[in-house]
Amino acid sequence: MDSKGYWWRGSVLLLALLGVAASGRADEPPYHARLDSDGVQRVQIVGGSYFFRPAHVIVKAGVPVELSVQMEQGMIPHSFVLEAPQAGLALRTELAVQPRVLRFVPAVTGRYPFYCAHKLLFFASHRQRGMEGIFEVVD
Ligand SMILES: [Cu+2]
Repeated sequence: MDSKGYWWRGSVLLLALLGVAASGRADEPPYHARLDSDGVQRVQIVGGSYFFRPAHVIVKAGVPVELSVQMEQGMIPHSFVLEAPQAGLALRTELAVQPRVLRFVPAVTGRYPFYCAHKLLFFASHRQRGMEGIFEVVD
């Protein structure tokens, strides 16, 4: 293949990656948190190499959230970071096979990225490799 062909294919790949970064996983519908009878929205997110599932979560503003995060069995360490000071959100934890529960009340509507903060030496970060998603707060 000539160099022009490589350039074109690279551009298409880049656009595809940007599209995923902007919208969460395009191939999966967003997960709407269910409201339990005790008035808490419960969400479970599982991380692994290199994904979060679900990668797009929708919760209601002003209602308490219990967000359970955990990782699949494996040797590679992962984390969960959701930092949006403008929305009063500052969540950061290492992932373990045992679920960890993060409790908060999302107050400000918006779309906030979450991701894994790990990166090994000169390799691409886990976030670049697909460990990111969208936490969406709606009215
Ligand atoms: Cu990771």
